[in-house]
Amino acid sequence: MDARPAVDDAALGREALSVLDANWTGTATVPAPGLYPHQWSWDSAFVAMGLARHRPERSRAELLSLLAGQWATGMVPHIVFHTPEAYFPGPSVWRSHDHDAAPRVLTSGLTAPPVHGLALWWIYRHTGDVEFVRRAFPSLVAQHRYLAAARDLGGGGLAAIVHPWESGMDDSPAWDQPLAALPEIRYGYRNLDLDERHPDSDHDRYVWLALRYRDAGYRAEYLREDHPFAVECPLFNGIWLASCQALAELAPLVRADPAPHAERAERIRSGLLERLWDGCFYARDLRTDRLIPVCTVGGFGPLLDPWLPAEHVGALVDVLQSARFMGATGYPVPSCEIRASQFDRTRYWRGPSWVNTNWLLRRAASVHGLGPLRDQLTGGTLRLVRQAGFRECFDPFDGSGRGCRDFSWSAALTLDLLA
Ligand code: 9WN
Repeated sequence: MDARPAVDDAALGREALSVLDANWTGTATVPAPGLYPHQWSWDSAFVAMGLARHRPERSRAELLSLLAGQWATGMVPHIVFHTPEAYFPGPSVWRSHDHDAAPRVLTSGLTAPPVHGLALWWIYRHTGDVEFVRRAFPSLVAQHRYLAAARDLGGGGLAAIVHPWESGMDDSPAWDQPLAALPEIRYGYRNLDLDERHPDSDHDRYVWLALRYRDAGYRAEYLREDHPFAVECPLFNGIWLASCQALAELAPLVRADPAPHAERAERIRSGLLERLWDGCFYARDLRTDRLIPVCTVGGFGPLLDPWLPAEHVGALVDVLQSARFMGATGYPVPSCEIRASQFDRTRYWRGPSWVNTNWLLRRAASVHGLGPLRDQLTGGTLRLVRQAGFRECFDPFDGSGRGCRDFSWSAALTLDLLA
């Protein structure tokens, strides 16, 4: 356990800002030095939210530099490559430059959880900058239009992810079954430092899936008809719903009609309840049309919806606080339920606790007026970073840090937790 000398709130806040300053490239904030040398989509949204109070100018620049990578289809890519820094899979794998809809800046061909509408709302709330809302709003409308048009592969109002990387929780046990149904792939190369995260066969399948999608020209029709991985994820859709509500609230500021955004949020809510609920929210594998029977932190994503029916809120909070999740660990919130056979306290999204999902659940507790739960999530998350630093993730039992150090969203969201 990497205990550090005690730090007070002011010192912790200064440390967080200095991590973020060091990770700022002049164009965007990298998730962490070395391992992640480019701009990642949902990382940037969390950074923008964390910086909104402290560095408003940079918070706006962060979101705009990500949106510079948006495709003409409306798709916001999961990585934007502003620099030639080596990373695998880099631009030569994605070949965005060969695609008519791609922007000039090089990007990946996948998307990520659409937390950007919430980020825009957050920035507005802390800066009151209507001009900025006017500038970014149309891009987010286009992003949502893309998700509705190209990703509702199940026809029930939800967006499907077509690759584990699109979930942001790449090695989550929720993707084990759909990945196991893919052919065995052996490319024979390794992703440098990431071996601990992804056993070779998983990583090769990730690359194989990405190449199939690329070779199909990133076409929506291919995803609908042929792509072998299509899953409705409750976290991705819970986040999308929150962003739709954010756009509905922002719309009057830019003289836009809030109704389409509010209606989309309602449709997502119905989709979540009808398609993913079975006592808890589970991911649905669209290729088998079955729920994937493992409960992960992603299953709490729909709690971000203030209009989720009270009985569902109550049931979810019970699970969250039970010995399946927070009730058994000293820290919030393990990324997979502890009793699952796939749970592993040491491996990324298979057990460890993450600052961003803790922060999202704290936001959910706020929207439902659950003060004690909110305080528990705030205090427990601050305890993690105070003790172990701004690590990528944390052992949920003893709080020790895992993954890389100086991780941007851990620093950025700490700033918000301290506010
Ligand atoms: C793949 C950058 C990203 C995060 C994801 C996290 C991890 C990448 C990886 O790092 O994913 O995109 O190499 O495993 O799982 O949430 O956005 O921080």
